[in-house]
Order: sequence, then C-alpha cells, then structure tokens
Amino acid sequence: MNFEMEQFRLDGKVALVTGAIYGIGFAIASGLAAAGAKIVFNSLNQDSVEAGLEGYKKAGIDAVGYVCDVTDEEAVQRMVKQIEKEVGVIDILVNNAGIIKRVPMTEMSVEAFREVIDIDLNAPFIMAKAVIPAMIQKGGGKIINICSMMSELGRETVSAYAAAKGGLKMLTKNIASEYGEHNIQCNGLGPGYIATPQTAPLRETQADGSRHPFDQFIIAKTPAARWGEAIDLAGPSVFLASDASNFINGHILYVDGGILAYIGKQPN
Ligand code: NAP
Ligand code: GCO
Repeated sequence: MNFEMEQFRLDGKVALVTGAIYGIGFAIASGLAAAGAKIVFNSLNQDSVEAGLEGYKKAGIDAVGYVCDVTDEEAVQRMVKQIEKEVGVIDILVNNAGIIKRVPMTEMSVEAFREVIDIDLNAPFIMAKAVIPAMIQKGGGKIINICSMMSELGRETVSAYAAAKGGLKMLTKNIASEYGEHNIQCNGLGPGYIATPQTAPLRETQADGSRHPFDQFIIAKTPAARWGEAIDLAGPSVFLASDASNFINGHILYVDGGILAYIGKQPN
C-alpha cells in the first residue's frame, strides 16, 4: 500500500470541537475545515453560539453551533443525539473547552478546585462517553483531548488546572487502551504557551511599558523564543484527526516550541 496525501484529508467527516468560538478551539476547527471536515461546535449560551457562527462565516466556514455546557451530561447526550440527527455521526471529537483559575492552592476554595476539574477533566469524560457508541457502530473515530504542559509540569497557582490536565493525559491513554480495538484513536494535543484570552493576563504590558515578567520568562524558556499562536495547533490537529495517524494512539503531541525540551536561556 502506497502513502497518499489524501490520508490527511477529512472530507465527509463530522468534527465536533467543544468551546470553539475563539482561541485554540476556533483555530483547530479552522484547520479541520480546511482539510474538508464539517465543523460543529458548542458554547454556553445562544449569544456566544451566534458570535461563533459569525466568526466561522467570516472565515468562510459553514459551521453548526449548539448551546451546551460540557459539564452537563444530560445536555451533552441530547446535543450529541441532535448532531447525529441533524448533521451526522461525530467522526472527530476535540475536547477543547476548558478554564483555568490561578490561585495559590492554600487560598483556593474547594468549589473553585472542583469547577476546574469538572470542566477540564470530567467534561472530556462526559463528551467521550457520549460519542464513542456511535463511533463504534460506524467503525471507528478520532478523539483529541487538549491537554497542556501542565499535563507534565506544575507551577505556582495552577494546582487545579495541573491536576485536571494531568488526569486528562491519563484519560486519553485509557480511552486509547479501552477502545483502540474499535478503530478509535484517542490522542492528546499539548499546547505550550499560546497567545489567547486564557493567557492574556500573563502577557499584559506593565504600567512602565515593559513586558509582563511571566511573558519574558516564557520567551526565555521557549527555544522558539516566542509565544505560540492558536493557528500553530491547526496542522497537528488535522494530523491527529486524519487517517495519517491511524496507528497513533494514546500519544500526547506537544506543540510547545520546544519548551518541554529546554532548561531555559541563562538570564543576562
Ligand atoms: P479560552 O480562550 O479561555 O477559550 C476557552 C473556551 O472554552 C471558551 O470558548 C469558553 O467559552 C469555553 N468553555 C469554558 N467552559 C465551558 C463549558 N462548561 N462548556 C462549554 N464551553 C466552555 O482558552 P484557550 O486558550 O483557547 O484554550 C482552549 C483549550 O486549550 C483549553 O482546554 C486550555 O486549557 C487549553 N490550553 C490552552 C493553552 C494556552 O496557552 N492558551 C495552553 C495549553 C492548553 P466562554 O467564552 O463562553 O467562556
Ligand atoms: C499558566 C498558563 C498555562 C497555559 C498552558 C500551558 O497559567 O501557566 O495558563 O497553564 O495555559 O496550559 O501549556
């Protein structure tokens, strides 16, 4: 069997990207659309769905949006059944929706900790549980969980997020283990530090016009010497969503400019 570039195409596939009205999710959806996928997304309310649809229309993408909180299993089950009826069986699920709370652990309420775990870890479980049965019936599918460098490393103030993303790495490996025989490939994408609304507070220009200390820190820690852009995730997502990665399962693909490989530039 010869390799064909067609293996990177997603024509005829239905891709659900959660929380994809902007940021990394929107960029991933744009990449999947460019490879031929039909894009479906969800957000928390009708206004944000409408905003998302406007954004996709401006990008020339004919997307379909649904209101759904990914932590609500009944709502997720209803949404997946509605998508299967109105668009088609979900071939590709990207668990992108996520939040972060930056609070010193001893000052973090258990409610705040639980909220991060609920959205960043429990929801990918809920979403995968909802789409896998139809994927099995169809003969296979792709699940891509958006992990993080915090699936591997910790840092001050992100205990809940790191616990969730570390758990998401292992949930990825377990879905791969449990459903690989049904031709379902479940892999993770681990973005490095990406310039999106989620990291905007870490990049704010200081009152004296200087760069945020954390901004300078990340530049020194990243061999690419830059923050990632959301679009840097598009190509790797197409790869993991396509037939080109059919023998890759349970893998976390880090898209981090090399930060996990590098001790960091020596301060001047
Ligand atoms: P973002 O800009 O904050 O966008 C997150 C999206 O998730 C928003 O559209 C948000 O909707 C949605 N969302 C949050 N809770 C939801 C819920 N319960 N149900 C449905 N949608 C929900 O984040 P991002 O930077 O694009 O990050 C996207 C993913 O990449 C997250 O999982 C994040 O942890 C991960 N990640 C980000 C970075 C980075 O450096 N930016 C690096 C590694 C991993 P609303 O707008 O309505 O709140
Ligand atoms: C932080 C950042 C990181 C990034 C990302 C890194 O506060 O350290 O928000 O957590 O979002 O997860 O991969």
